[in-house]
Amino acid sequence: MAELEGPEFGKADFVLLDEVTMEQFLENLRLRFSQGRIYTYIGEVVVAVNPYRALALYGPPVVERYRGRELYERPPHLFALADAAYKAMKRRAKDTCIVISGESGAGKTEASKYIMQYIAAITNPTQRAEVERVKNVLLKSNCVLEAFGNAKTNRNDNSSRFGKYMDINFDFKGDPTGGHIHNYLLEKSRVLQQQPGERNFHAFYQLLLGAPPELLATLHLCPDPAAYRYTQEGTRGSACGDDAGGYRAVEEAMGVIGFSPEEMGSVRRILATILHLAAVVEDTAVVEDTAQLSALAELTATAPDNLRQALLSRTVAAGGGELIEKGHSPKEAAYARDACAKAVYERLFCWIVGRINASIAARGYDARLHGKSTVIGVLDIYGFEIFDTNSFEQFCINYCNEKLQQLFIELILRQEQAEYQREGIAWQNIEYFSNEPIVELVEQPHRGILALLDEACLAVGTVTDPLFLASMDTRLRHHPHYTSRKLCPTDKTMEFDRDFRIKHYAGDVTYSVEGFLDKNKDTLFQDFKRLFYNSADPVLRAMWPDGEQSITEVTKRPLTTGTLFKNSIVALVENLASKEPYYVRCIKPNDQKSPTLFDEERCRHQVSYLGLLENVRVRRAGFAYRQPYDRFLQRYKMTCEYTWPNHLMATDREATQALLEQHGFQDDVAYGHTKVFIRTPRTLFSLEQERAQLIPIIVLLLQKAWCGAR
Ligand code: AD9
Ligand code: MG
Repeated sequence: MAELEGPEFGKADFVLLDEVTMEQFLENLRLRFSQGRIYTYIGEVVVAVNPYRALALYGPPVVERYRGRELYERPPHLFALADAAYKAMKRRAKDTCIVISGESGAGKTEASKYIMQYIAAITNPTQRAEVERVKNVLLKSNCVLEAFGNAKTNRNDNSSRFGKYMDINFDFKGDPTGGHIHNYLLEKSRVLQQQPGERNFHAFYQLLLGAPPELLATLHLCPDPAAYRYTQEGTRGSACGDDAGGYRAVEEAMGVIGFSPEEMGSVRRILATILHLAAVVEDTAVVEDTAQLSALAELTATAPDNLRQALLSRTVAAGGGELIEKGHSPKEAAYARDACAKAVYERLFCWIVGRINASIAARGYDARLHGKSTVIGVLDIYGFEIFDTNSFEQFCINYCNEKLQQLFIELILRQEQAEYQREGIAWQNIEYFSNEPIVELVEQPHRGILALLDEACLAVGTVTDPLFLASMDTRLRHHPHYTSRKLCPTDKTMEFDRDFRIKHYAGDVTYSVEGFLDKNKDTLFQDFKRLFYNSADPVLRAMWPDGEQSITEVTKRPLTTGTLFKNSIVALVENLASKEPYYVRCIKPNDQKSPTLFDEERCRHQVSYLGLLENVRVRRAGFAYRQPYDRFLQRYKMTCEYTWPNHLMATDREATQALLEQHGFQDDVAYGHTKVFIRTPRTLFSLEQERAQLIPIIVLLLQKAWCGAR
């Protein structure tokens, strides 16, 4: 039982604090962290502190302790939450989702992996081969996605640079039969450039440091990341993990997932292509290094002449449908090359996700034969970020976190309060911070920042980043969450014509507009698309279906990055809102990655912006379970003489009241207009137990009665 933890471990549920104050909350968190008790509940929400050390918390014996148990029967754990989501899915055929949030380095990705590991461990007792295969693919997909989508940042050595939402499908037996991964906005600018001390995506170093020399020779590569412009910066900091070991693990994982040797060869050649691209065109002069060009042509399986042409010029439609070739200036050529490198990597990443999805697509599931297929979704998305310089990527990431926070407020705080009011339960409203105005500032049609950015991108003539800033300054000057140097000239922490600031729910973030227009437009010349579409490499070719169009057909402007991202996040939130949510709130105890340091200020800040105190207050004032009277009676009427087999009272409410009073639970419940509310899980648990004991007796009695009647 959760309460089996001794008092030396503090409170297993923040609801049990003597007083709900920040000081008590932090003290409990600190005490538990110092004793390796990294999980604590707020009702059904798991608060997790990153231990920054390996804890013996996840092995098979621990899985067994949590399997099939109720949340409050064991010390707080991610496994208990995973089990609760699983039970809801299996018993009540509910689609559920587990939303993991917290800032960069707080432990979201690790948590998501433990949850998947638990679900894999408790399912498929009969060892069905296809289910085992699906489980293996689901587990191995993490390794591959992390290689291509994670990188060392100054916040986290293994930072997810993409968002991931994974649906796991279950059959009527509760075994996983398939899954689907949605990926969100990969930070592809990292391919070109990294902040001091950071690295490019792991996959590049793994290839250079892990592939056998003969293989590297076929890719025209040397085993030295410092030799390539895109990976140079990453070699300056301390070493990061075991890249060579990572290479072998990824190769093995890709094999398990079902990538063919040919496909894996293409993936390696595409990585090599990106590394070579940096050398083929230099920023100040167009270098026509034939050796480089032919290496690139070989790696991409394209015609050298077409490749040279795509790198050094672009095709434009002149009047009358005529096509002319326009040579690039060195600057333009460098820009085009960079856009190409980013796009190739992004498409490679999306192709890999698609390939994994193809391997775990729920196949052969016939709902008419097998009943409804249910889903558990696991969301592990990049955490809120504040860097020294914040760009378009941070803007998108932080907007996404605002949306998820809004969902949390919506589901946990607002709906809870609204229901008590609706049911006429005595209730004191709890003040909480609503971030709706910030979400609107970003996404409102016609008026929000994303709309203004699109407007600037679509404008004819030259619109620059500073002009976009000026338009925001004019249109958003009265917004309480927006400011800039022009609107606040004395604030020297912002630069004129460069910075704007948003007051996010998690803190103020100053963004530099530099690159906003470019990253939002995300232009890639059709010449590259056509080049790759005509590649003899089937994998590379498959990534560029839009290369089929000729320049004269490319008329419609594609949606901008910002708008695509917004649409995908809106869809994500709608999807999450349609499921029964379970929450993990991750906290980063310090910025030094220390297993012992509990930085009180950093933790205070996170507890505050995650709204955890409000969460405790709502929960404490609230009730763990609720059920309409008729359903409640139907389930428990056999436990009370007044209600079995049918009650004779005027209303179901009175009958429920009689039942609960007979059990002595009257202090733990409240009676709403249509539902009964039960404060602690224990009450429900003892009702359940009594019911379970009575059912066999009733069945026996009924059988006897039936036989007697015959
Ligand atoms: V980011 O938003 O992707 O940058 P995450 O995902 O929140 O971030 P991550 O899960 O990658 O953070 O955790 C960061 C590091 O903390 C891991 O690489 C581990 O070294 C460490 N960590 C996190 N959780 C645990 C844990 N339960 N046990 C041990 C952990 N170490
Ligand atoms: Mg992560």
